[in-house]
Amino acid sequence: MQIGLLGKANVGKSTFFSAATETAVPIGNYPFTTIEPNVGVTYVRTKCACKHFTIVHQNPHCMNGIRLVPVKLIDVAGLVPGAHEGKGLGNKFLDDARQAEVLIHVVDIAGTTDIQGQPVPAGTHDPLEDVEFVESEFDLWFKQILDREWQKLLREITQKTATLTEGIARRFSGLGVKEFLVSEVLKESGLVTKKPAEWSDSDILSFVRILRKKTKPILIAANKADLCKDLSIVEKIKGHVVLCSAESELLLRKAVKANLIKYVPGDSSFEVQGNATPQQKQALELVRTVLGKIKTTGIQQALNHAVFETLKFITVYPVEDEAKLTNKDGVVLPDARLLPLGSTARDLAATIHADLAKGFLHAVDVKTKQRIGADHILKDGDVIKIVSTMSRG
Ligand SMILES: Nc1nc2c(ncn2[C@@H]2O[C@H](COP(=O)(O)OP(=O)(O)OP(=O)(O)O)[C@@H](O)[C@H]2O)c(=O)[nH]1
Ligand SMILES: [Mg+2]
Repeated sequence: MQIGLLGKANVGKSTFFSAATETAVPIGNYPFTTIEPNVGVTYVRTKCACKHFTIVHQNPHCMNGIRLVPVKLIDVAGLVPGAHEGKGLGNKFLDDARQAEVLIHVVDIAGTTDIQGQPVPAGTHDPLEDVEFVESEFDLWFKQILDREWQKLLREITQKTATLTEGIARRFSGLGVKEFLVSEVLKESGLVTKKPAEWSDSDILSFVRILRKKTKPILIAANKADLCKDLSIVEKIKGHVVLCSAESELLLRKAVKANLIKYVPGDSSFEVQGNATPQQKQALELVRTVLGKIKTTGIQQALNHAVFETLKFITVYPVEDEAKLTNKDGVVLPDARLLPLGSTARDLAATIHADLAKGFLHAVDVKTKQRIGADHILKDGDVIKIVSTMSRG
């Protein structure tokens, strides 16, 4: 599972990344601070299965029943209009983000940066322009892949060495595109009945737009919300928007590390401990006013939305001992796995080890104690024991 951060230059992508992964990376109020991608681990927040069994366990990723499940996060270089023609750092950012299953588009909602990412007074740039151009650059990157190969693809179709769906799926295989998806997009775009040789440039664009939405869905993180004078602007943005203040989250994470506050990422408040200096307390109170305005810093909400709503993943807990809820080393609820909705017991086995899936006999739904088959569809929060003729590894 990988989430990519995408956006114009200087909007706060690296600040988001640094806060979410608790890793120090260069952050600066000018465009193109980031050139090479930053890759790190962050967590999505969910309810731990220990709550169901009313047990207390020691797990660094479970805090009082709040379970943090690891996901990979990638922060890439920013982009400017014309990136697909090589402007700014060109398309490099998209090549770096190609592994991501979902993208969080970080927008400077306060309008403190112009279209090139240069600092300007708050409210003087329209963030809606950024939402539009960034998505359009992304679509044009998809289009270039097809444009480059279009004549060759037409020849393959004429010579009957490939069908349209096969040919397109092959060109996008690096992005995980399968033939059935190409067929779906052909139907949705209304191009299924049009001969490929007659497709116009705008036909290709409408096709790749739908394909892009399906393969790389985007959710919007309206960042720098702390500086935004009129948040009603987000209502004009199509699609899901999460209000964010990456800078506030970064400060809170640092304060937790320094033992100054009690705070779990995603909380709407925090508790200051006695050892904070008056200056630290003042900085934290400023963050409190931001939380008063936008409820949470939005960082955890954006990550959670990307995984659980946009991608519709579920969390499943594999165990080896269904009575003790442990793995073979006696660790209680050691592992939480993120799986796409519709995953089966055998799919879970395959994420643990290919052999476990190969020798699959049956599984046990530990919450209900019922025996389930390989094709049983798993639910969010399931605790599963797999019985297989082959052990892992
Ligand atoms: N007030 C405020 N400032 C922020 C926030 N997030 C980031 N910033 C500031 O915005 C500037 C740019 O932050 P970066 O994280 O470097 O932005 P970026 O999108 O990674 O920039 P490039 O790598 O250059 O594309 C820095 O001065 C940050 O401190 C926020 O939520 N609120
Ligand atoms: Mg950056």
